[in-house]
Amino acid sequence: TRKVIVAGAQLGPINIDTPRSEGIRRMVKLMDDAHKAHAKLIVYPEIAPVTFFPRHILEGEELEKYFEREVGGDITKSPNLKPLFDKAREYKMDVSIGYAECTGDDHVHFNTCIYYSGQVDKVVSKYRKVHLPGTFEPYERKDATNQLEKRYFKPGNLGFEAFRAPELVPDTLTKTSGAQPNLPDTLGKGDPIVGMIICNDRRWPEAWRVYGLQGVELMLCGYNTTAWAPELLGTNKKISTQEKAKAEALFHNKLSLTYNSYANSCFSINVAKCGFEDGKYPLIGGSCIVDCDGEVVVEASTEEDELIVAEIDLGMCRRGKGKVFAFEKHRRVEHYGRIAEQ
Ligand code: CDT
Repeated sequence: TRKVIVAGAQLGPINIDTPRSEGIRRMVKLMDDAHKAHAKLIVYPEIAPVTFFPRHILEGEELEKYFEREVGGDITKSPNLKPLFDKAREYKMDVSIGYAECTGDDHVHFNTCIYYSGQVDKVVSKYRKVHLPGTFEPYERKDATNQLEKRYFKPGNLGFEAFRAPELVPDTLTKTSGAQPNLPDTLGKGDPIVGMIICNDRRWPEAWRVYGLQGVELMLCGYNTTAWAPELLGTNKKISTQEKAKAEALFHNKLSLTYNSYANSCFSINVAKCGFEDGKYPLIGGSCIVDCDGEVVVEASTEEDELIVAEIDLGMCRRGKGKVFAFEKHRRVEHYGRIAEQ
């Protein structure tokens, strides 16, 4: 069997004046709930413990305070995040956390998430967001909502590397931990093959397909998606109201998650930070777990802190990977060259 109970920890608004410790306390509370629900994995949103600061113009200390730093090369010892890793270790739960990363030696900023296994007490993988949306310079209109990710982060430099999550599924058919993901020989065998993307990445089929080609069975995605940003998103509607824009943003979110889960025969756990941050910047919710047939298994019903939980069977991925999306049988790579050109 490849069944496992997994959870997504949707977070409601975290304001600019919310202390970091308060954000972390709310995240630990959701982990407590996940433990009670027997979850083996919990996924948190992008830049989870703080407000979505790239909407603000910041510099110096005002900017630096949002970033997390490893201690002795170890993120689990970072003072801000440590309570989460300690709890995950206690619960033997795996955890994926999004955070703003400042690297040790050269102080480079990335929009990052990591996968920590509470079962084996190890950081198994790190991913740095590749697709950074928005602008470098703020919009001229003073009341526009900015998305200054190109200003504050470098594009991720770790690629889209799938990894195996040690012991995440209790009884695997053949233990192949440590083996490189490799289809079709290891299809549905060994520890689950996991990928991580961050927010805007989910709109790009290329990101999913690079993971799909490594046999990904479970994709993890945290996001902060603004519900109203006409400068950033544009519109095709004659009259665009906040209500219509939000409905469209939720539609595009689900469209991206369901189609790409289907086309790569993988489950996905997709987790929002949502609601009105600082009372005036709306972020969409819509956290959901999607199965490998593209169907939503469970979806958040609020725009507050909310745990979504599902038992998923990764064995179901064999269907798509062996039939419609058996890449080795059906892909025609001789026609795909332009995908990787400028
Ligand atoms: N955080 C993040 O990447 N947000 C973007 C905003 C919209 S740009 C189309 C997103 O893709 O959700």
